[in-house]
Amino acid sequence: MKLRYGLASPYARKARVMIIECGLQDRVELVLTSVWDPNSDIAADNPLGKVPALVGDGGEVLYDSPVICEFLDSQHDGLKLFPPAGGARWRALRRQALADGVMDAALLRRLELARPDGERSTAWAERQKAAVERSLDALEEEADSLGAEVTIGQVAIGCALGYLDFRFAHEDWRQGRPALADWYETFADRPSMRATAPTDKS
Ligand SMILES: N[C@@H](CCC(=O)N[C@@H](CS)C(=O)NCC(=O)O)C(=O)O
Repeated sequence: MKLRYGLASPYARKARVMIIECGLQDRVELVLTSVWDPNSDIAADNPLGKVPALVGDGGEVLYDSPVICEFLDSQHDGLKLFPPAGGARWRALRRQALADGVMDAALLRRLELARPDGERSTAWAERQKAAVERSLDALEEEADSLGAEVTIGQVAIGCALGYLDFRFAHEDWRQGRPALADWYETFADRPSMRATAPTDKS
C-alpha cells in the first residue's frame, strides 16, 4: 500500500500516526505529495485533489482520513483504535468529527487570511476562529476523560492541537484550558506523534 501525504497536513498526520500505532510501517510506503503544485498528479488518485489518499496493492484508492484510518485499523490484530460497537464507538467517532472540524476551520481561516487585500473576508475568518475556540472549550470540558484510552478520537484531537501549535503558535490555545493542555503534553510525547510532527520543510 502507498499513502500519499503532505508533511504539514493534519489529516495525513492522522493516517501516519495510525500506521505507527497499528504497527503497519512495513506494509505502507509513504509517498510525499504536493497538492498545491499545479503539476501535481494527486487528482489521478483522488479526484478531490487532496491528501491523504491510500493506494491499495490492487490499485484501489481510499480517501478522506476517517476512511483511511478505519481501513488501517482493520489491517492489524492488536488493540483496535476504532472501538467496534456501542457508546465507545460513537464517542470516538464524535471526537474524531470534532477534531477534524477544528482542522477544517483552522485551515479555512489560514487560507482566508492569506488572500490578497480586497479578497479577504475578516468576518469569514472570524467565524472560523470562533468555531475553533468553541470546539477547544468543548474539548477542555471532556479532557479529563481523554487520558483513559487511545482511540481515533484521541489521535484526531492530538493532530488538530498539533496543527494549531504549528500554524497558530502565536495564539496559545492552552490559555484557560489546563486539562486539555495536560492531556496533550502526554499524548504528544507518544512515538507516533513525535515521528510525525508537522513541517513545511521536505
Ligand atoms: N476531509 C479530508 C480533508 C483533506 C484535506 O483538506 N487535505 C488538504 C491538505 S491539509 C489538501 O489536500 N488540500 C488540497 C486542496 O484543498 O485542494 C480528510 O479528512 O482527509
